[in-house]
Formats: sequence, structure tokens, C-alpha cells
Amino acid sequence: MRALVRGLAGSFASAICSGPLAEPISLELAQWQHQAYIALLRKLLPGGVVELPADDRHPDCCFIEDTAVVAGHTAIITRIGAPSRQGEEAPVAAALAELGYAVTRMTPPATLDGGDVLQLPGSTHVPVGMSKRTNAEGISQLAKALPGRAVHAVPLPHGLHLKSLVTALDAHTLLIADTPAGRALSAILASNPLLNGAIKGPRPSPRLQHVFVPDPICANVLLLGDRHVVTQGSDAATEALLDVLCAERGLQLHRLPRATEFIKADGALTCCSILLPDGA
Ligand code: CIR
Repeated sequence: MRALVRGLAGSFASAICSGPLAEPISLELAQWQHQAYIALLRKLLPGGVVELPADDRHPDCCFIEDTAVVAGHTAIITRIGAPSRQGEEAPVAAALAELGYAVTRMTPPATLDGGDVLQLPGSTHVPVGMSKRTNAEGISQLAKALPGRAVHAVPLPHGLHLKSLVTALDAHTLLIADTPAGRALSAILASNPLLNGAIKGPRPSPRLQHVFVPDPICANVLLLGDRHVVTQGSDAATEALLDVLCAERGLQLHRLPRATEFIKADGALTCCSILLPDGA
């Protein structure tokens, strides 16, 4: 596995933030946190890290996850839901083509952010958040373009992206933010028999355990292959929970310093990379 990342724009302090900030974004601290993230990926990923240069015209360009969905040999270039971010995808499309992916592009009126697409390990079922950024047309175009996958639209009344509330720790475990929005999402996911593994379809998901994470930011972990999990600093209860879950599953947990400046811009760990599994 390798990863595609993007440099931090000099304009990052102007990134989109959903709420008022008690403290402005510190570019210097953000640079340090971003470097720590990339250094850890370089250490853990045998295939290495491809880093695209930042574009100061796009303060949010480090959140590269939103620009493309990669599955097998296919890379689907999205139309990002925030108008100010449209244009971030062009260099990502060029890089993925250069790396040998078959690149397809979404067309208007579709909008979709990669942060809404939860690819579950070991499953062909893909829940996609229907959020403020991702519309029904985006989900429909994704469903047609994703090879061998069944896409499931999941309503997301609260939160930025689906993956702001839920990620997979392994093929059997979902980490979900312990908030009213996370609890509501859990009920929606559990009510879908294919996602919940209750129906023996052609390739059903394994039955999924929902684990509620006290610190909602830490419901977003970066799963690298089937062995490494990247998280970030949190409160004692959340850290202990993740330590135990990973130890029970034989997973190696790597804890980055808390990405305070990215959290201010509604960013989590998965946002800053596109994972490229081997064999593509
Ligand atoms: C935005 O609002 O678009 C950025 N400030 C944050 C994007 C985070 N991306 C992600 O969760 N995939």
C-alpha cells in the first residue's frame, strides 16, 4: 500500500471552518502536525508516499481525500461539494493517471466529497453519506463507476461527512462518535441488513460491531492495510478504549499528536490522504 498526500497551503489559516473559532488556525503548528502525519505514513507504508505540491489558491487542498475515490484500478474524480474547493481535484486526477489508474470524472450536477465514502475492509458494500456536500446525483454516479461494489446512500442530517462520524477499525468493527448524530447514524446503519451483515447476499458484509467513541474526533481512524491503525491524542477514556480494541484485535495502534489545527477546519485523519492498496 502507498498513499497520496498534498502539501499544506500557505493560505491554510483561511480553510473552511463550520463554526466560529476560539483561536485562529496557526499555520506553523499546522505545518508541524501535517509533517508528523506524513512522516508516520512514510514509516508505515512499504509503498511510500507520493506528495503533491500545495496550491495556495485552495486553502483546503491538504484534505485530498475529498477529491477522489479509489477502488481497484479505478479512480473516480469527484466534484467537491464546496464551490470554493472545486479545482483541487485537477492535479490529483493527473497524479492518479500517472500512477496507472483508470481515471473517470463526475459530471454536474453531481457533488460528492470522498469523506462521505466509507470503504469497509473485506466488504463489497459501500455506505455513502448524503450530506451537505454529497448529493443524490453524486451517489448515483459513484454507484455506476465503482467496480463490483454496492453503494448505499446513508442520510446524514448532522456533521460534515460520513467519516467525521464513523470509520472501520477492522472488517468487523465500526468506530462511531458517541454523540446524538453518531447514535442516530448507528441506528441507520444497523437497519440496513446488507451493511449489518444480517442477510447472506452474494457477498454480504461481515456482521459489524458498533463501538461508540467518547471523543467524536477519534471515531475517525486511518486504517493502513490489516495491521496498522493511526489515531491522535485524546482524553484518557478514548485513548484507553482504542488501546484495548486494538490489542484485542492484534492491531498496531500509532498515536499522532492531536491535530488541533486540522480539527479547527473540520478535518480528521483520513482527510489528508488517499490510500492506494497494492495490486492497482
Ligand atoms: C472542508 O470544509 O471542506 C474542509 N475544511 C474540511 C474537509 C475535511 N475532509 C474530510 O473530512 N474528508
